[in-house]
Amino acid sequence: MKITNLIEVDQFTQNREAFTTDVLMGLSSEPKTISAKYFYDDAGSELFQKISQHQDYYLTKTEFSILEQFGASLAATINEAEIDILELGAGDGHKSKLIIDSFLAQGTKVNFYPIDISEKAMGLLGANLTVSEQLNIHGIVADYFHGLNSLKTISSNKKLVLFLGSNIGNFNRAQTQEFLKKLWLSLNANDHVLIGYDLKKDTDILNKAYNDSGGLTTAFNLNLLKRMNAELGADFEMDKFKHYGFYNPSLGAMESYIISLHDQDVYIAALEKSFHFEKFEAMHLESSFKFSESEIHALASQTGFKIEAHFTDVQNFFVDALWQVQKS
Ligand code: AVJ
Repeated sequence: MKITNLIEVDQFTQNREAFTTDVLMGLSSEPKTISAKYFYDDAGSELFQKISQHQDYYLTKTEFSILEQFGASLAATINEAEIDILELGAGDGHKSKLIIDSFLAQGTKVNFYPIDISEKAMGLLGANLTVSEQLNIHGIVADYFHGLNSLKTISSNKKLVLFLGSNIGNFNRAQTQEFLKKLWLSLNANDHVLIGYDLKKDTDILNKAYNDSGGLTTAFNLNLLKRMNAELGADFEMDKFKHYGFYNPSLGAMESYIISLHDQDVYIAALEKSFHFEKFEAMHLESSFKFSESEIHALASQTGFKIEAHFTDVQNFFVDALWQVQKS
C-alpha cells in the first residue's frame, strides 16, 4: 500500500509532547519527580548561566582553569593534522574555545560540531568562538547519539568528543555506564573523549555550590514549576513550595527537591488532571553525582577506554578525563 499523506511532526510538538507525558509519569510516581533535563528552557538556561558565574558554584570556573592550564598539552597528546571536535550539549562556548584554540595554535585544522537538542542553545556559541580559516563550525540539532552516529559515517577524521561541566553527573551510576558504552560504540578505535567529572569533596563546599547565596539555584529549581504553568497550563504557586538541596554521602550525589509547604492540589490543564501534594511532600528534581579518582578509573576500564590523562586543578575539585577508545 502506498502511503500518500506523511504527517510531519515538528520538533517543537515532539518536545512538548515528551514534556507532557513525562510530567504525567513523574507526578504520578511515588515519590513525585520531574527530570532535570527540563530545567533548560530559555529562563532556565539563563539562570544556569548566572549560577555558573556565581562565587559559590565552583564547577565552571574550576573546569575553565583546568582547560586554560592543560589545553596545549591536551592538543599535543592528540596531535593530528585535522580533527573533528564534537561537543555534547552546547554551552556558551567559552570552554570549547579554549580547547579549539589549543588545536589551532599547534596547526591542527578543526571541524567543530556542537550537538544539542535545542537549536537555541547553539545561538550563544558562535559569537564566542575564534574566527579562523582553519576552523569550520557545523551545529547539529539532534539528541547526542543520533548526532554522533550521523558523523561516524560522513567523516573519517579522528574525533574528540567533549562532554564537559559534569553534565555526566546528572546520570545515575547505571546510566553513566550505559552512556559511556554507547559513546564507545559510536566512535572508532583511537578516537578520544574529554569528560568533565566533579570530584567528591568537603560537604560544606558542595552544599554551598547548590544553595548559592544569591538565590539563583532556588530560582533555577522553581523555574520548573513556572515552566509547567506556562507550557502545560498548571497552577503551581511558587510561594507554596521551597527548594531543598543537600549532599547525600552514601549516594555520592547532590540531591535537589521541591518541597510542598502546604496540603494542596495543583491542576494541570494539558493533562486535565489535578495532583495532590501533602504538606512537606518532596518532589525530586535533580541528582548531581560526584566521583572519586578511583571511580573514574574503574569507569574507563569497564567501558572500553584507555586513560590518557586526568587533568585536575590545584584544589583537586574537578577532573577533565582524556580517554582513548580501545577496540580490538
Ligand atoms: C549543568 C548538570 C552540571 O549538576 O551541577 C547547577 C546543573 N544544578 N546547579 C550541576 C545545576 C544546580 C549542573 N549541571
